[in-house]
Amino acid sequence: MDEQTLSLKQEEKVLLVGVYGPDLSREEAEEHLAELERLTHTAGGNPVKKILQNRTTPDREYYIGKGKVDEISLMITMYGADTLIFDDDLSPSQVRNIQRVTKAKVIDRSGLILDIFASRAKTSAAKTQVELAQLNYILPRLTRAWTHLSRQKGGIGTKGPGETQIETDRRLIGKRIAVLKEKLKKLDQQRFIQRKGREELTRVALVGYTNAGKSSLLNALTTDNVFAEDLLFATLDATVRRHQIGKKQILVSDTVGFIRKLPHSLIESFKSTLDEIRESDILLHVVDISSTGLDDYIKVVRKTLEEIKADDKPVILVFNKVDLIKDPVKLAEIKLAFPKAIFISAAQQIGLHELESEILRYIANEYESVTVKIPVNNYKLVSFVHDAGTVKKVKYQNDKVIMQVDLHKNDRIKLEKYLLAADTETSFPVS
Ligand SMILES: Nc1nc2c(ncn2[C@@H]2O[C@H](COP(=O)(O)OP(=O)(O)OP(=O)(O)O)[C@@H](O)[C@H]2O)c(=O)[nH]1
Ligand SMILES: [Mg+2]
Repeated sequence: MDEQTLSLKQEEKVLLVGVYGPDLSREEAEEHLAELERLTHTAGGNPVKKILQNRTTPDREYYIGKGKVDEISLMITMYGADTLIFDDDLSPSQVRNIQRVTKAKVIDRSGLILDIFASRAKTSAAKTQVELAQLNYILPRLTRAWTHLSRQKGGIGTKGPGETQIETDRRLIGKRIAVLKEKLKKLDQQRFIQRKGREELTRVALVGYTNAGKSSLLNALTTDNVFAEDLLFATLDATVRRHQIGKKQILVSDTVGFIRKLPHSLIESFKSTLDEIRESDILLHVVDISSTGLDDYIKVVRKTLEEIKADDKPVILVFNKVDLIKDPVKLAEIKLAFPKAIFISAAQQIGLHELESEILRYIANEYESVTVKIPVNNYKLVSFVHDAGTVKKVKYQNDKVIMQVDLHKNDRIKLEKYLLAADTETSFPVS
């Protein structure tokens, strides 16, 4: 690399690398790389080239094949790039091997997301949680090669503790982790005291993929001014606002968005922020209706809710940004596929009253989260459940389908009758 390339500090030139294969189609991998591109921009990098490789299984030493690594080395020179970002997580030794051959800085998906979190964290709670996640991520990767490269180059992947802690050894990092955990414990206690004052109000939490419009919805509902931006991970803290619907006062909370392959160290250290979701009574799952591959986005959020143990809450599915859907047929198709969802535009203030009425119906306990077990071949019943309720989880067991679903109590009574008439083997609810 020449002098000129090295001086490009702000807009670090980056090559993005992804893999497709038996579990991921090329189109899906392309979409994932497009997301990685946005993440890289968010982190301040300048993605100059996307590289995809078809592989059945990842290479143990290099993740991608050695031949591909050599090819990438040439591209690095060609594009004057100094960084490689992978769409997956790499083992510490894979990072070392690729770095040795390419002489470039190598960042994996978790490293990139952690870096963005580090630059977004503003409050003491968010900063502490991100630092803890970063240290847990760095610890197994702390080798001479890694510290040497990071110290020399700076830029993406080296923010936060990367700069201050990199010279310290594992033992010091261990100590710092203990200090951060203690700090979080204290913050948790403060939160507990704050919460006591608002215990009797119903708590509604906004959840969803990053950039779906959660903060915009909070602003639209409460005429508030929470930071909403066309950025990934614009929000990292939990914001709680009172909101009046008719005579009913509720609390609405907005918090960190989800993303596919959210680093586990982040989920663990963001416990206090995610508690806001776990302790709420109702979830509004906000989905950006204009995104391609809606089902995938919905699945990622449901899986993350499962992971943080918040999947037992009643969920109102809210499709946001309807103003962006110009084709009425497409909108009708989505409405048909999600008959219980609410369609809104936070930006244009469309559908907000309907959403509020639905929230009131949930508060009045008109909906219950139940699990039903139905023979797969009883199409009529299966489609009744899909039409009447919001199905949150589907599992197959022999010739039965087990569905976790939010049902209106009238529909629950109906279903109970149908089930009794249909099949003695059918159980409802399933214990
Ligand atoms: N066209 C349109 N854009 C919207 C709408 N709602 C939100 N947006 C835009 O979508 C982007 C993301 O909105 P946010 O409210 O920041 O999204 P978020 O879910 O809070 O995102 P994170 O905090 O990053 O997880 C912003 O640029 C908003 O202006 C809408 O109804 N229509
Ligand atoms: Mg937000």
